[in-house]
Amino acid sequence: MAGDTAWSYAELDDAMRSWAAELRRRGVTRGDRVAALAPSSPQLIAAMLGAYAIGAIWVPINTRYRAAEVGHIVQDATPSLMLCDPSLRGALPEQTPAVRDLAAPEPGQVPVAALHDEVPAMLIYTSGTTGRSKGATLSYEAVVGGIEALTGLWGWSQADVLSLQLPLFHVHGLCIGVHGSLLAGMQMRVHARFDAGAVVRDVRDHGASVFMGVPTMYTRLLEHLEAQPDDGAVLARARLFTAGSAALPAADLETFERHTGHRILERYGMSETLITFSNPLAGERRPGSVGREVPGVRARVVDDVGAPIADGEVGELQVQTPAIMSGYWNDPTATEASFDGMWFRTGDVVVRDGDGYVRIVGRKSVDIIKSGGFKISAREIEEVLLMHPAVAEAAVVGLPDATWGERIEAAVCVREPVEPSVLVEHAASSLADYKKPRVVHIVDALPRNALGKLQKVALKKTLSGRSP
Ligand code: MLC
Ligand code: AMP
Repeated sequence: MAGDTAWSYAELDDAMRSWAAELRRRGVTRGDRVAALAPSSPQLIAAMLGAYAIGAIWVPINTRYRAAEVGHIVQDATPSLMLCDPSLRGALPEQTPAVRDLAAPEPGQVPVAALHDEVPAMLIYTSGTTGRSKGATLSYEAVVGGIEALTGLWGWSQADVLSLQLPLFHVHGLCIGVHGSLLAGMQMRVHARFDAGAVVRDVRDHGASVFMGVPTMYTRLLEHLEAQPDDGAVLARARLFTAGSAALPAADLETFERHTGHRILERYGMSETLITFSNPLAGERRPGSVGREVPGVRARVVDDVGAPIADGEVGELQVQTPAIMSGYWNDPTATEASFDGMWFRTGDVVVRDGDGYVRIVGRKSVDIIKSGGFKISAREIEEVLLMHPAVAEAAVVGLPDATWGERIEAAVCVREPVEPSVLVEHAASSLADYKKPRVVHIVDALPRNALGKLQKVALKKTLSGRSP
């Protein structure tokens, strides 16, 4: 690992044991939740392993969250301890359990628990169609099985060095990145934030062979390569570039290949299922497609009534995978609604080509937005806008955006005159920065059908053709 410090696996093991002892001293026991609000670092990884070592459940929290969003997780997961970076203490809600800085603990030793599935490994909070995020509960079996199947497919080995610039509170950075590297026994260079120049430096100066990113990171890398075309030859020395968490524009794949000679390997997944589809390491990496099932995964495409449909037809993707979540924490109703028998309803709308390659073409719900790889609930933003006294009605949508994939815009009907910028600031004051509407349109009426139901697809169309 890297950053300001370089840790060997033996040092990581020592740090894990010290964290395990420290968590014990703080009264954390098997099955308790330990939440973490801290930027990516080796220390954060050691603390997570320490929690595993005593059978505690790891609950990583988005470092962009504000107090209300953190408060929801604290209420739902009821952690007995919160590990927090001092710089993020301002985001802690009033009702927070015991807090400890994420600073190195005293050396210590406790017996390391056998990891098995009586206790889950982690809760990954992810947005849904309702306003509140839900904790996808992942077992060790799910994480280890799902990630080994994937990294096996990608040929990860001890010889690889991962440039890890994704946050460690979502499955992309945490499960594939950290757990994938640990399981393969490889080196990871852990960065607190993404920086295109740092990807180049990791490859040039530190032998990084693998980079994984959300599509927005590739947009940024392409901007960097436009300005510094010689760096294309540096990136060419790496072995593998993968993308996921949102659709990678085919044009970006092609431009990146022109600069570096690398064809980005796109794959698809979810917090609830880990990675279920991937283009191959050897073989055709098809632009605009997420490839075929990862080994162990079964998939079908169904119509509106849940009946399987033929290749070439558009429908919802449903999957079965050994890496499936055990359920949403504390929410059996939502868990049940997310399954159709044994099949997990992804909510993603896809087409399967005759040769098994799948293309993601949309999403069943217009209330879910993906921006820069973060999943966002339109409802959550609408609820915040409606709390402003001038707002009578609010509708939030994601519009196509070259950098972010989707850009958040809102349309509101007002009771009294108000500047759109005031409403943007109102939303920004209680939501994570990336949930802030980039534009608020003040409209006379929202489009509704004869029954009064909001027509968001029509609204998206209208707003796409409109300037603020
Ligand atoms: C940052 N900003 C965003 C944003 N991230 N706006 C919209 N969407 C986002 N995702 C805005 C900030 O609000 C700020 O705006 C401005 O960008 C600069 O902020 P920053 O903090 O400097 O941004 P940066 O660090 O460059 O962040 C961009 C990013 C980040 C792409 C690195 O969004 C990111 O880490 N994304 C990864 C998300 C991820 O890991 N998803 C995996 C989910 S798992 P302003 O106006 O305030 O200046 C999953 C399953 C699977 O999906 O298959 O993998
Ligand atoms: P999350 O809940 O943050 O794990 O987000 C999962 C969602 O990200 C999926 O349901 C998809 O909508 C989206 N997603 C992940 N990978 C891809 C991809 N390669 N292409 C398009 N969408 C993707």
